Amino acid sequence: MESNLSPLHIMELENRYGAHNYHPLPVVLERGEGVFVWDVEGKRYYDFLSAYSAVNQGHCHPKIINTLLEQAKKLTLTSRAFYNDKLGIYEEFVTRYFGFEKVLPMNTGAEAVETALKLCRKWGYEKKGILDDQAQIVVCENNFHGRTTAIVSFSTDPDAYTHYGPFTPGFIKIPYNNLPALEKVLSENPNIAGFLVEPIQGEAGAYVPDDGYLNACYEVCKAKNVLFIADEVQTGIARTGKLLACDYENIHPDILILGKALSGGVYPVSAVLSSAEIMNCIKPGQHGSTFGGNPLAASVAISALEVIKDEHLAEKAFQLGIIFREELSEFCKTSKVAEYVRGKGLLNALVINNSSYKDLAWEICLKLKDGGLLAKPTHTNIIRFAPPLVITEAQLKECLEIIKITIRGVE
Ligand code: IF1
Repeated sequence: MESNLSPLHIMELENRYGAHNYHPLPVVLERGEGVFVWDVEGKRYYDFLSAYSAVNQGHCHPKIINTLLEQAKKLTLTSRAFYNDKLGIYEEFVTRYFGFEKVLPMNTGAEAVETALKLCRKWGYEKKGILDDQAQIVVCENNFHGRTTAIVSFSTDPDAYTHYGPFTPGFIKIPYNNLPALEKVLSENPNIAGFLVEPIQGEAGAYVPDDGYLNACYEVCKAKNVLFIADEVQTGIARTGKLLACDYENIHPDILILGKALSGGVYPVSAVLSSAEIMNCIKPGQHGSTFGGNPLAASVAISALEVIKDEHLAEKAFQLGIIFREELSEFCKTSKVAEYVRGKGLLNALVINNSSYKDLAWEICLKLKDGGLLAKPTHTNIIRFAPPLVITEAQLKECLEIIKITIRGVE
């Protein structure tokens, strides 16, 4: 269906016929390649959202797209009622790649988080010996793990949970980046099966915990026989300058949750990785998904992960992230509206002083768009900057100029 509609008309269609669960930036995209996207009028933009870190490998990566097309012509979906010739190969590949014994394939991030929560509870009852229906999972304030009813039950963001109750019990919220809070809850409560944590809080605006926090949490969990569950849906797959953000502290989570860039953004692919001892708690018929583990997803994920290694994207994100934060930090010293920059690798956020004008970050994003760079605010005053990891140093420097000139323009 070739459309010759104006951008205004296309936006109006979404506005009229779609649910209003998003507030998009007014740009209508029709094509992507690497670090760039183009709107319907042919204007080119640097994509500094990367579909919330799903297109780490860049838009429409030729190797991944080729795999998608070749596999789509052969076999797309069989369900797990039968074997398919790609799943086992992918399962061996992905477990070796990340150093785990077993994987459970799902589709979206939220589904993988749900899977991890169910797996953790089952382990709690069947291995740890928690009495029926008593298991608790500890989570952090300002978390983001997805949109299902169970997951929003432990969100602390009113937008995420208001009027979606009654909520699922069994979750204990503690402050993030606060080791004593974790020590206290684990020593007071013997029914805790797991601790679910984002190594860097994405939705909270690339909020990086203190050095050593994750490692110390991991040790506390070990001492109390509590599973350490890392949600690396957003931080994983090279985004933060290592293959996993947990690699910065040399932690091997008991349960690892991946999504987004596991497919390079061409198809929903998520995964839960764990040991055989934990994973074997789930038996045939006790969990599943029509699409999870399909041959299209399996093939695409192998290619997407190969691209990460072939193109050294973790190392690139590490190096370029340092340049990005150094330059922007320097800029913040002389800026009236740019307060500070934080993040790791190419998952960064700029905090805007919006005390005199509440919507300043949104205004800046509109001006960035005019300047040819797409980014979106979070929590009204934070702008997340997360380009595809295939961006070159020269391109990143050009983008830094766009960002600085744009912010100077609103001061
Ligand atoms: C939306 C944020 C990003 C995630 C972590 C699980 C999921 C996500 C750590 C669920 C999803 C997305 C979803 C997107 C906005 C978003 C987001 F702004 F909310 F924080 F990326 F920065 N764990 N994050 O970040 O994965 O089910 O969506 O595949 O609009 O909800 P999903």
